[in-house]
Amino acid sequence: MEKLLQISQQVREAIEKGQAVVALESTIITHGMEYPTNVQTALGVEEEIRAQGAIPATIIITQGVLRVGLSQEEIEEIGKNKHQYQKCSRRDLAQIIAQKGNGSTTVAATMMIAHMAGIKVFVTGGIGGVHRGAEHTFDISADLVELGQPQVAVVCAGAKSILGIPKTLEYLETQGVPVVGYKTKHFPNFFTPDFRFFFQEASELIKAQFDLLKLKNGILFCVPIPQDQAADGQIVQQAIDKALKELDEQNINGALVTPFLLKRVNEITDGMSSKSNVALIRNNARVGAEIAIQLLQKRL
Ligand code: PSU
Ligand code: MN
Repeated sequence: MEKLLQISQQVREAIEKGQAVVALESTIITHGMEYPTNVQTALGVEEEIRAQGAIPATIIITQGVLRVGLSQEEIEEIGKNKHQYQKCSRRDLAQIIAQKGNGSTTVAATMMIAHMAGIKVFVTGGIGGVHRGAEHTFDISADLVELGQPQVAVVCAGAKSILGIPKTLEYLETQGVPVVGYKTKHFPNFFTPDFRFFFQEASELIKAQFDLLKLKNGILFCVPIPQDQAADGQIVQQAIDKALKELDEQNINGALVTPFLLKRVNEITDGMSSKSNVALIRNNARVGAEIAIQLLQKRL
């Protein structure tokens, strides 16, 4: 196991000392953003977590080794050479390890590896979900299935409206995943927040789910993007409609769908969606670190 899973010294020491650790994914670096925004964002997110007093642990696979915790230089290298990384979800892990390949981890794969390392809180931008035409394509992200599995709390800004939000919520219900708004009663789908949720004090909910009920599945915390950073909903919605049309015309499917949509929406909005994306993930990082710290204090 030791050879397969490599935890950086800083993260290992933090876990041993009972310090708060926050896991981060890497597909957002390799497939969610362009260079150098990807590197700046990944480093900025780590900084936010450190500033709150927690330790960030970015997760990736290099030469078939599951890595937890990266140095600044490593993040820069990865961001620059993003094309050398294969997007890896649960399905792809065995193959990338067998080939000793390089893989970036989606929300699903990051949850799995964080759980192996004993990390309970994981921050990302947006989760994968049920795609709008799923009744025809069956395209449902493995992120949603994974959320029904390990005991990890995922902090995100909801799901992007490139997805079918009502379908995504139905699927999460089927998987038994508590979905709660953090300081909001709405499900933030980045642009048009009109689904209602109850705000719940994070550490109390985590304690009830993992410690009292001992339920073996994840929790989803949804943090709305700060109002002043939100993109213009109508412009983004039009861009999404256009990108979805192109997706259909170009017959793109499988793992390529989400990266294609993110890229096209960003291009069509002239970088507006990427700007919001950066702002919201940094905000999520602050909240995630807060939750991780609160959780440790409650358990003492
Ligand atoms: N949504 C975003 N940004 C992202 C992703 C989703 O707003 O970078 C990435 C995440 O890594 C997520 C993955 O886990 O896409 C989902 O891909 P798929 O739909 O193929 O499961
Ligand atoms: Mn998919």
